[in-house]
Amino acid sequence: MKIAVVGATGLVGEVMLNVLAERNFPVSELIPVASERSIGKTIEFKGKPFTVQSIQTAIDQKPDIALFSAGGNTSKEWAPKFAEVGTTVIDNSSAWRMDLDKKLVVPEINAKALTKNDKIIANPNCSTIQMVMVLAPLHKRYKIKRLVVSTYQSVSGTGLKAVHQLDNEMAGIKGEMAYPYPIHRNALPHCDVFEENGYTKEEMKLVRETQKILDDKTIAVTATAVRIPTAGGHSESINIEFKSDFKLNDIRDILDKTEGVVLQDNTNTNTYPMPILAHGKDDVFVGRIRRDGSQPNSLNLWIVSDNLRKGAATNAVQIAEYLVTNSLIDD
Ligand code: A2P
Ligand code: 11C
Repeated sequence: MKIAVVGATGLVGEVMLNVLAERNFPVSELIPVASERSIGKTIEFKGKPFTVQSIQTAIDQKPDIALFSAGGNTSKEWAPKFAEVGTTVIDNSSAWRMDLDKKLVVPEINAKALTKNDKIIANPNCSTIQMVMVLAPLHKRYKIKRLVVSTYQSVSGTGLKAVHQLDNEMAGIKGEMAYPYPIHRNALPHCDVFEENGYTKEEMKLVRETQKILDDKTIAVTATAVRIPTAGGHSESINIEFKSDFKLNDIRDILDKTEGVVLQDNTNTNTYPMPILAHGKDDVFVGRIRRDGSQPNSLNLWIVSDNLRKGAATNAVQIAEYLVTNSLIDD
């Protein structure tokens, strides 16, 4: 496969390259792409140097697959141009996720819907991916009525500039700010921009993307997304109200058997998911599973995953693997 990685010099792009290499994805040719200012720079893939190219040069080479993580505007402008030359685009931005013609895919949940005609495939938001990985098998069994979500999100979700802001603040160095306030020793109830309804875009992604991936608009979702000074993973507290009752042991059993989900749930041994345990891993970790006695059929749990891996790069590469395995790429 001839693969273009658009945004190869960014945080997610770099992890995409690592994940492609680690999983031995069949890359016959690699085309790393970044903005004009990075053209000619060198990046490494499998120990070999590759020169960063312009996006137009990449299109001219008609790659089989383009993995995009270069922001929504780049995707909006350039993904259709790749699709026109026959490339299948897997886009990590929010540009196409809610487009009625585009599929929003978490392979473990809904890859089966993909066909050869899907030339632009949307990768969901990181905080949505880790949440639906846990919710999908529970929704299948008990039907979710309502979700109350609070997130605790890593600075790596914002990009390199935010990682530098935290590093600088910890070292006492003045530098460029990615956020309107310090993030070190702070918590910002503000991820992405505010919408007119008073929620942030990140909070509304949790509402809209969850309903689309689980293919159920009746699921009520309300969310508060908070940026905290962690570097390696997003955490989420989720309150779930089901339509039918459950046994806690059955919930544990279902999650224990779910591919890609790992149970870390033993209060006797202080075992629960944390960003420092999830960092660098592809799984979604779940724990603190307990009944919410304040209302019927309700449950609390805590989910952590590495937002750059399953939340972004790994999910995108898994979609690419699915396309290859199921012969959904044009010859
Ligand atoms: P560059 O490094 O040249 O700015 P992050 O989210 O970590 O900041 O990374 C964003 C990625 O998207 C970077 O690789 C960046 O390249 C790339 N990028 C930004 N704008 C464009 C563009 N117009 N065309 C191609 N790549 C872009
Ligand atoms: C964050 N979830 O942590 C965001 C990053 O829509 O793909 C990814 C934004 C997106 O800020």
